[in-house]
Amino acid sequence: MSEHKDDGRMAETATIEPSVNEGRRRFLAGSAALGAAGMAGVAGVTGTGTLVRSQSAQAASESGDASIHVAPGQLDSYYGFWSSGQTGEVRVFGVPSMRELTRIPVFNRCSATGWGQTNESLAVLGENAKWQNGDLHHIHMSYTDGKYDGRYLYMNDKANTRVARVRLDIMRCDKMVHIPNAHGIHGLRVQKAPKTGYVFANGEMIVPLPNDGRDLDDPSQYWSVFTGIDGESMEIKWQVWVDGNLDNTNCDYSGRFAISTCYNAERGVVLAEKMRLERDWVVVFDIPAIERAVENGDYVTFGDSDIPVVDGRGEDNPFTRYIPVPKNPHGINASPDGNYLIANGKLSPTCTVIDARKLPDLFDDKIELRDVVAAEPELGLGPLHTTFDGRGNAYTTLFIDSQVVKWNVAEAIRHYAGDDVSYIRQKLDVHYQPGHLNASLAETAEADGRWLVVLSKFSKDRFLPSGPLHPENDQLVDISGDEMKLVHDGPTFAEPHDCILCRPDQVSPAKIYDRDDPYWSQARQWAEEDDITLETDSKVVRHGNRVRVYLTAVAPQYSMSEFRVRQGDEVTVIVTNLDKIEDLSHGFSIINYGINMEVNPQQTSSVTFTADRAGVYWYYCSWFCHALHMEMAGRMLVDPA
Ligand code: RUQ
Ligand code: CUA
Ligand code: CA
Repeated sequence: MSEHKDDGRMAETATIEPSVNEGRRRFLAGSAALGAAGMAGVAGVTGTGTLVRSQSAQAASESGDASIHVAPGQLDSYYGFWSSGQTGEVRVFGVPSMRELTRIPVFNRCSATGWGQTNESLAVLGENAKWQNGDLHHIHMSYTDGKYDGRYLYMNDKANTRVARVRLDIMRCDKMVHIPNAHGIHGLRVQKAPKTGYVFANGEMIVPLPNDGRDLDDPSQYWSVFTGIDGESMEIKWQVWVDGNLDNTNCDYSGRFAISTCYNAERGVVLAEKMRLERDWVVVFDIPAIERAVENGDYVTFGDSDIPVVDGRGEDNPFTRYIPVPKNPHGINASPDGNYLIANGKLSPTCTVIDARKLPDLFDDKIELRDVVAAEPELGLGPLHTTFDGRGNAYTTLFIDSQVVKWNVAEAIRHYAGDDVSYIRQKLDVHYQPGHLNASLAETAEADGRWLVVLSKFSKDRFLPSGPLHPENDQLVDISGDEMKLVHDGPTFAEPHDCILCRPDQVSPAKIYDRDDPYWSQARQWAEEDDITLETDSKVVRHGNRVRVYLTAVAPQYSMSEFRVRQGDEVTVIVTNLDKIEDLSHGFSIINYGINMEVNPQQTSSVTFTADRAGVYWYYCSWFCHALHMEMAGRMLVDPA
């Protein structure tokens, strides 16, 4: 039996004939029958591994599906914005080709662009520059009326408790805030309507408030907070002090409510404690009630922080309602029709469907907590996240089963009400252990049910071996028809956690920089002080032992082929790229000084360092710009002190 033939057969079994509840078993049976590949049974939550190499794009196109093949020179029909977990950056993909288009450094330090080293990035980072790592889990776009408006992306850092914003015109981070009182920001969502006002951020871990050394050994005094940030100014507006902890968050389409899952109602500090109770909860926040309290001065502050914190603990407050759900829920997703908020069970094989339209009555105490539950469909093992196709179907990842289950929301509700209907449509094997999944535009009122991206945490044997650290596997599924079809495997480096997909017409990236861009306002100010025009002047300006070096770049030359400073000077090099041609980026790197930055068309970039060693140091252009790119260099001459 040729391996090639086997592959085709496996792909067919996995993707073309997945049957309800049986998809995986057939997959395993096929694998066992083939013998050669064998099976790797892995105990515990990593589930069962099968040694099957399946490249199913071919199978899909043979079956006549819409092609995922985007020919050379052709453009993709969707943008994908990917998080990257512990890498700390944003990645931009084209879908359906799954080609990586670019990366946007945010919480990481970037060698290519100089992010974390240039003065412009340091101005954005501020105090945050002291951290070189980040853990970017969740990424969401700004909205107007429940639809993506292409202005900004917002994202969280679990590792150092931050929230950042990326400008989508230049695809660079322009704001970053560290969140006081919280300890690790996990869930993050953006207010959907009427227009992005708040960015909501969950504090995940529980700590003493303030966390200044008090109550170290008294976990009964550990807490977490929910934070509202103004998406325009990126100012932290308020926080809500909550019971339990906060995992993922979301908000409704009316703009009034936000909602978070809590897996640690126990407020335990070790694993066994966090799983003790049969039920945890989702906590709903009434945003206008919180705003009123802040306005009326009905809040506390902690430690050095002056952020108003309203007390949303307990059952008797106007700000929160704690709805009991099966233990340790995880993702929380809003259906594109605006009607439902779905909490994913994780340790329970169910999802809890909450009717968002009943939340006003809940806050008016007209109904009981569990009265807002519209359904609790049983889906499979380890439900983590859910997405939607805009046709009434939901798609949930089953981490332990390594499957995506497609189910019908209306029928799950009828079933919960007692009707004998089956709401499960299909179970599709994915490879392996999926976390987030996202369908095209599914986080908006325009969900179009075209593509589904499944971010699988394990790839096992699906790619050539890459050492003990395997790639993850971002899989693409065609959901345009009645059946889900797996059409692409995409290996990725650590660790795409979440993604969103939007249409290209929803984003308008700049082709070159605008000379008026506020990004280099600091350099503009220096130029003003020094009576320099950035676009025309090249000069070394000395202020005592501080030296500013103004350079321009036009391929393949810098305006000065040398500049001279003294050992011990603090040197700032300011480079303006005068090329107006799209795609003509330069760089500026100084050998043995650890310096490199991007200077894109019409951009000004600057970097400051101490010339601590005398000698000749070549600077050169690090982005290939011209046939004479290698020659685009000059000398920094450092006179001995
Ligand atoms: S979480 S794999 Cu950090 Cu979004 Cu669920
Ligand atoms: Cu300029 Cu290479
Ligand atoms: Ca729990």
